[in-house]
Amino acid sequence: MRASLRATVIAGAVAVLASGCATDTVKRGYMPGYADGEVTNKTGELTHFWVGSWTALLVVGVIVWGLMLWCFAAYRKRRDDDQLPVQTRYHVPLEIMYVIVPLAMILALFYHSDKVVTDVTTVKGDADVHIQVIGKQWSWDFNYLDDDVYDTGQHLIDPGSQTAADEVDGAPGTSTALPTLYLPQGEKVQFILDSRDVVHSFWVPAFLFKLDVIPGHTNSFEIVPERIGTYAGKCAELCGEWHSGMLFNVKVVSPADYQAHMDKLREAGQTGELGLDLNRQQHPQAVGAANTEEAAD
Ligand SMILES: [Cu+2]
Repeated sequence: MRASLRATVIAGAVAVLASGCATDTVKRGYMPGYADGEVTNKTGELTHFWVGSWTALLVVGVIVWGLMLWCFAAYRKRRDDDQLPVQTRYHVPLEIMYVIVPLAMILALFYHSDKVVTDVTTVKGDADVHIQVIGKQWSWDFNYLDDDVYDTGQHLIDPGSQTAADEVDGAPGTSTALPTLYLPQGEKVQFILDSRDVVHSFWVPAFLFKLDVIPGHTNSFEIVPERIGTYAGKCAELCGEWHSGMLFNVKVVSPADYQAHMDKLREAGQTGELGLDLNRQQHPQAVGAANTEEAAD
């Protein structure tokens, strides 16, 4: 009975591991991604960092839980046991180990985190394409600075109408009224993030990266989109009533298709930029002057 139970448990574990390891999803630690290529030049590194981190932490966890369970079993109170166990105090080598081992683990984790974060957030300023993204309650404007064209968006009227797959993949089910950000495959894109009103956060889950969009402060990051496809984007900072509808689509297309889209925007008359002067709290001085005039009348 016991042997057959053990055999069943082992067979089950092997089956789970064998089927799990085979799938790309598990290899990526359940991070969004695709078997046929990385979405940007940074997603591979970010996925590797994530999987490496949790694997290391799981190993530490298993060792700690194992030692705890072993202590519970080995040093449990026995029936004829009416003495206190040996009380160990001031065991200097053990106490030094308690300090050194966690410190080494934290330093290793810190080193790798810092390396990846620095690599992902460093802006070299040598991008091929520059796109200013403006967050506004509750949508996005995109200024394609090199082509001197813009696109503008409205929020999703019925948040929640998008399907679970849309959360990462964009396209099907999401409102066609959502703004779509076009990106050329294989070209380095610099994002320049600005806000007209409150703090938003520019998040494309498939990029495995998000960055705050702050009024009065410009944030920036660079990536090279590598995989042609449609992805979902959203605001990741609670920014008011329609925050959940502050969605957009991202289309990574070939450089030729990207140029075609730029031409389309130009033909539609969407030339120039939608600037920060469209701030809904504009010209405080002018408002002040008008008030003063009124008061004088
Ligand atoms: Cu927002």
